[in-house]
Amino acid sequence: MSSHLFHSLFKKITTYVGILVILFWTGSVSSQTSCSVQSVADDFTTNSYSQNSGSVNWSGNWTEIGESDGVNSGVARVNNSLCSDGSCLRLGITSGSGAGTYNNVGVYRQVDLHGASSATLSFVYRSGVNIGDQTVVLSISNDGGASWTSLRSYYIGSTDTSANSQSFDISSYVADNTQIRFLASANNAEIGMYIDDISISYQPTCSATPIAEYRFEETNWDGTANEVLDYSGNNYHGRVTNGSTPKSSFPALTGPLGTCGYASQTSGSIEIQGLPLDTTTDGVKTTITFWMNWDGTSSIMPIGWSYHDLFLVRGGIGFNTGNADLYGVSSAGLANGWHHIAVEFTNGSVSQNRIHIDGVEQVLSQRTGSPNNDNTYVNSTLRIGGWINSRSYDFYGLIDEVRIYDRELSTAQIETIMSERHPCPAKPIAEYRFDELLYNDLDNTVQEHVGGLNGQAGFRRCCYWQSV
Ligand SMILES: [Ca+2]
Ligand SMILES: [Ca+2]
Ligand SMILES: [Ca+2]
Repeated sequence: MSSHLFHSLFKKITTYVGILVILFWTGSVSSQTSCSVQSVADDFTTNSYSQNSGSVNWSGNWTEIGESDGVNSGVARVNNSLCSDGSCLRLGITSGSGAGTYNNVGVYRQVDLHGASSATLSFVYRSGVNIGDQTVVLSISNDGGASWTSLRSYYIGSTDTSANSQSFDISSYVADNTQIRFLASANNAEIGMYIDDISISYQPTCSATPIAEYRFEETNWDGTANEVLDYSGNNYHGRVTNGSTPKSSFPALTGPLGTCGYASQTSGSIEIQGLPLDTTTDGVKTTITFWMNWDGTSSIMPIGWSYHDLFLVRGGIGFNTGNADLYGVSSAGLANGWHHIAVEFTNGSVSQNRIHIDGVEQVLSQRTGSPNNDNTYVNSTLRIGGWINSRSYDFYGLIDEVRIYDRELSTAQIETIMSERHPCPAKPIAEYRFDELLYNDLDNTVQEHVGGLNGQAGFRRCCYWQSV
């Protein structure tokens, strides 16, 4: 029979051990949370305990403590004297109502700060005294009011109509039922503490979602379009442009749940095209995270755009703009071992770029030359292990788990990315592709691509022809 027929009949028979487990990529399972600072606020536009003036609402209304006569009566009320604008929260006894004596009368309000990484309480206050003096204690609870911590005690003993700004870091009281409370106490006083523009601003915890993710766990690459798969679900697949082979025997994070296969590069590069990045706006940041096991070869680029790139040269790792320049840090200790790298490219300014190595932000300096900031822009095409500009800087070593983010990442987010593992794909014990052009009856003529269990072609000319 002809080797061509043999080839087409039995192309790519693959033998698996046990049950073949097919892993389906399900795309991003968690939606992207807004990373911008949020606020829960009350500027007391009108006389009400139920107003919201922030980006997120309070969990309920202001609730009175020590009285229950509502927003227009008593020690705790909202009215429109001595406010920044509109109305404000007033604690005290109004002039003409007769001097009052009270102990721990006030209001509290609850806010859901669940998951916030930091939070700040701010407000302004003014003071008006007709008779006597007053103490107002501001407290906070992180357990729905079961226990309280005093943030500050205000002694109101004289009139002060200027706006006194207050700010408290309440990050350690972040909870889904955080409460703030004002309690006033006085003897024979006609007096007021006027509180306005209460705001709790907080930083939500953001789960950054990559716009593209490359695990390098395909079985074979040969330069075909879309052969290097994007696991983000966004289909920004790439292809090998030079010297890159998928390997799996020495991953960054070992085990069946790890980083699994990787790209082994010898003067290697992989190109991704059509990335939806902002390539023109100054200040916009793009972050690439990856595992790198560099073999120590100098003057190579693990990550490269048209001109802006990450360069390993002259004992340093850092940013290059095609201007014989390097803004970075020493590369001592990086060669011949896996390290997690996060590089942040800032459009228009090299000095605003950042590098994390193994989760630690590096202190960068201009090691060589000076940057050409006209070149400091990302592009829709990226080379993993190389530069768009030139093949002369293709990478030598191993690269894995490349992710592209259209934003900056916090150190905490980078640490999380660095610790992530996934199930490794099921591996065949032997794979015969029958891609050989010609078979003879010698040993090893049929190539095996996993463990080297090469086969021998057998020719049964009589039976084949008889059957046709
Ligand atoms: Ca009241
Ligand atoms: Ca107001
Ligand atoms: Ca991998």
